[in-house]
Amino acid sequence: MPEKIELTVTGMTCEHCVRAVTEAISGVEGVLEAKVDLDSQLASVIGDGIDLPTVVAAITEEGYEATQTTAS
Ligand SMILES: [Cu+2]
Repeated sequence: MPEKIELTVTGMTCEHCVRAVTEAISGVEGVLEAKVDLDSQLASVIGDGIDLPTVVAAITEEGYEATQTTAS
């Protein structure tokens, strides 16, 4: 069953940041879809067996802060 994780990502200022974060999340194993919204600073991640700390680390490596807001 695919699961959905939502994260708050802070530090993004433009579409370039959004793309960097989206690509970072997309590169994590198990991620099927990543949607990042600049205005709300929310990242929605859909995937199978996603390791949350790996997602957070991928975002942090790009220079942004990520915290989980919801999980299902
Ligand atoms: Cu930017």
